[in-house]
Amino acid sequence: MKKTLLIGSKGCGNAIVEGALAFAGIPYDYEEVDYAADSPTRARLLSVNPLGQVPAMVLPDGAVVTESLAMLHYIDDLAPGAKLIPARGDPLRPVFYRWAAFLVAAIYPTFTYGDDTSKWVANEEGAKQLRESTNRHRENLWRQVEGEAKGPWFLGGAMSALDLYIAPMTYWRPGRKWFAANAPKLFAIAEKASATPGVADALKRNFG
Ligand SMILES: N[C@@H](CCC(=O)N[C@@H](CS)C(=O)NCC(=O)O)C(=O)O
Repeated sequence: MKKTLLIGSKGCGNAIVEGALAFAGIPYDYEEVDYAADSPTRARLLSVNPLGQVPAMVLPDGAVVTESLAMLHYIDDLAPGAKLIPARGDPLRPVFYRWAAFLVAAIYPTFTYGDDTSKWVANEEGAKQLRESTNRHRENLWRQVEGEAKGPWFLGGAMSALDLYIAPMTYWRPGRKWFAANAPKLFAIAEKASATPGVADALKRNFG
């Protein structure tokens, strides 16, 4: 039987989806690409996701899913028993949606505009400022997330897909040391995720 294909780049947001698929026990194939403009695999990535971003997914029926949160919904539908998203009627469901949207719509784009600043700003000084301002903004956003984390998982007693975002994202700027010092609850969530079956392998494969 054809499996879901996950397209990713080592160390990127595919780590979130790999963790979810493995935790939910869904078999999948994986294809590594490099999203850089001069990469030989960029054309392949663009053929699936015209935005040129990973993760991207091709479902067994050929349908394309881009956007990590859409993938998590797909996985949750396939394996509701994994409880990656609080069920309908659960008071934690709107809380989940608020923070999942915050992670993908507020925090993730700071990398879109701060990673390769030459895409957005032509002069060197402006590019440097954009890198710094997005870095600063991201730290403030993470402080807000830290303030809302219940512990031991973000929503409280049970792991959710929010934790599958938080764990890989602690490896991205501002980095593990910053989280340990400034966002100890989020750092503890990442540590707990590192010891969770399936999620542990996804983190190890992506971040060593
Ligand atoms: N909203 C997307 C964001 C994906 C994203 O920004 N991925 C990064 C890698 S972690 C990427 O592909 N960056 C290259 C680019 O934006 O051109 C999601 O949640 O899946």
